[in-house]
Amino acid sequence: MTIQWFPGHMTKAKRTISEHLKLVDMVIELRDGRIPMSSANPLLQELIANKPRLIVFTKRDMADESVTKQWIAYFEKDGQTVIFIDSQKDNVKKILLENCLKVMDAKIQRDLRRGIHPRAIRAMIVGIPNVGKSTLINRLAKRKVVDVANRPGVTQSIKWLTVDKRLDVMDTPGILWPRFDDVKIGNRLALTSAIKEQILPIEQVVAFGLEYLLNHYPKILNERYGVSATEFDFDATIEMIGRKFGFIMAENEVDKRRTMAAFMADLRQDNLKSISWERPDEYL
Ligand SMILES: Nc1nc2c(ncn2[C@@H]2O[C@H](COP(=O)(O)OP(=O)(O)OP(=O)(O)O)[C@@H](O)[C@H]2O)c(=O)[nH]1
Ligand SMILES: [Mg+2]
Repeated sequence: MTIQWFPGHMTKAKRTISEHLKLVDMVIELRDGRIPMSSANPLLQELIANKPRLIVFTKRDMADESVTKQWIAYFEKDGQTVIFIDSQKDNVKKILLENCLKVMDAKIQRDLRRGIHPRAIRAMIVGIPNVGKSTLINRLAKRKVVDVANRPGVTQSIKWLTVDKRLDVMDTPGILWPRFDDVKIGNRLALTSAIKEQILPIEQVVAFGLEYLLNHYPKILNERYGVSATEFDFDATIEMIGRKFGFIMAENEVDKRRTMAAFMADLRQDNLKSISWERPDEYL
């Protein structure tokens, strides 16, 4: 099944980002630390052309620490610098400054050799919906500069946020569309609230989520929902969860819709804790 963003929205976002990119030296790409690959934008590389990029994985505190370690090893094998952050608690200013200086080091050294005093690095933050762009910008500013539901417009004037004398960040984050032509990717985006629940069939998303939990986090599945099984059976699992939560309709039938909605709400509210929805072994 192929599902696409409303094409007009996609074209506009692409154009806005291209316009804004002309004004920056580098791009800070945010991805969700729970789904490091699925939260990437497939066209970003093409859009940023030769601009240096720093990839920062957010929501480290919501991910599974042991899986995050595997991801770090996976990316470091490729020689990539990987940073997993908790935007709400970490010293994001220091982390970003250090890493942006590292990414731009070759240019800074070249300028110095030519006797050019380097000006502040200009960076733009981009990422798929809900990845934490606004949160990060507001933390860098130590105040609220952008709304959580901010949307960039082409005519909007660009303001800069001075993070340090060596780093300026565009205060308008670039929203990228994720890719969800692949069912697995779409499911992961829905489970982590990057796309609205209504975009994909809820049975598909919930079944994927519950089966994944059974395979990788059976203890959580059992503790939270009273589900214990060795093999995944969607109907039986929903039945168990619905009974546990008391979602019963007439004739003692489980209310499936309500049960599925409760599962999705649990994920949105981070009630299950420390779950990574994607693992590097799939990409080896
Ligand atoms: N636990 C945790 N929550 C985070 C982190 N970063 C962002 N969030 C939460 O994720 C949600 C989305 O954050 P936003 O900053 O609004 O995301 P955004 O990328 O600006 O989203 P759009 O503007 O919709 O594209 C909010 O509830 C944030 O509080 C993080 O590192 N850890
Ligand atoms: Mg935002």
